[in-house]
Amino acid sequence: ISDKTVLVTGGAGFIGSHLVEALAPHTEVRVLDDFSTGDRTHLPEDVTVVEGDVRDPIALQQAARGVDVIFHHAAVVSVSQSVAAPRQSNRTNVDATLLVLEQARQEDARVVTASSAAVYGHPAELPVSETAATEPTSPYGIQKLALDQYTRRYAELYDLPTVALRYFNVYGPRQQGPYSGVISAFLEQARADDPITIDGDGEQTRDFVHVSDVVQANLLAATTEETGEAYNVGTGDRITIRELAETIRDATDSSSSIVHREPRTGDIRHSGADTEKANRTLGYDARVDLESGVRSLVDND
Ligand code: UD2
Repeated sequence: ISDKTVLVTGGAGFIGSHLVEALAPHTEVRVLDDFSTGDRTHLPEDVTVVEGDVRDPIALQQAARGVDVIFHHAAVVSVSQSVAAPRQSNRTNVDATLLVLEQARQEDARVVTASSAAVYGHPAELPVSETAATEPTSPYGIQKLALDQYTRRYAELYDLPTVALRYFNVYGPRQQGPYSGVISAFLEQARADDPITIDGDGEQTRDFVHVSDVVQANLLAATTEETGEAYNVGTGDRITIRELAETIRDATDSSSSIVHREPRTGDIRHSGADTEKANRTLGYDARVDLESGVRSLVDND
């Protein structure tokens, strides 16, 4: 997508900032971020920053003027926050997505949105493919499903090139803060030689996808002709949380013990992506396996 002008909403956040970093050398990049959780130091010097809330139509209009592609990553990412305050997260995750899609109609821009494995709820079959039933179990999942459906339907209703990417468990550098995910939590514990805390029996499984592969999927989505579609973005491999704890303890040479807490209410038991559609249609190929991804986090972060 060289020589284009693109907007990344939530561009100072975890996934957004990695995408900005990949795009900036080849394209004109704008970032819309309110820096509520994002960090200015994650942004390269030469990107144009509009500091504002994605729910604010004026800020969005200013940031989106003349763009060819909008990568929509501004969101309330915490599942528990969505349970505590469903209307509040709905305004960011759903209402603002509609604003983004409407703005894209004005600009005739392509839109790539950040959907989630949360749309599937407890999958009946594994690995889960895009045609599986969508029965989200949290407001967050419901909101991501609405975002996902709006994204796809805009292609049909308004002839807008749109793609929804359903992320599985994303990890990598700069994932931080209270809602940051199990890998960064375990790494912090292991480095401090504190007990590694597994919620429940640790036999639950996840498909951990490195943020560089999520960037890859976004770049492919920015040019694909197969729009109006949702694509799983994972690796196709699953690991138990127990094995993850051991992998991280080994990689850090930590003397941490591994302890078990009460299971999380509503925790999904197993999650794993069928990536066949993304492989075949987008040419997506997850390149970073969990072991090397964890190793590079330990060595570089
Ligand atoms: C991920 C996404 C979430 C949503 C969801 C969809 C992250 C951070 N969150 O939630 O946004 O898309 O998938 O289903 O990627 N765990 C421990 N100890 C800890 C922390 C976590 O054992 O200290 C367990 C936890 O109980 C769960 C697993 O690790 O079984 C993964 O937890 P998570 O919070 O990293 O992500 P998840 O799958 O709940």
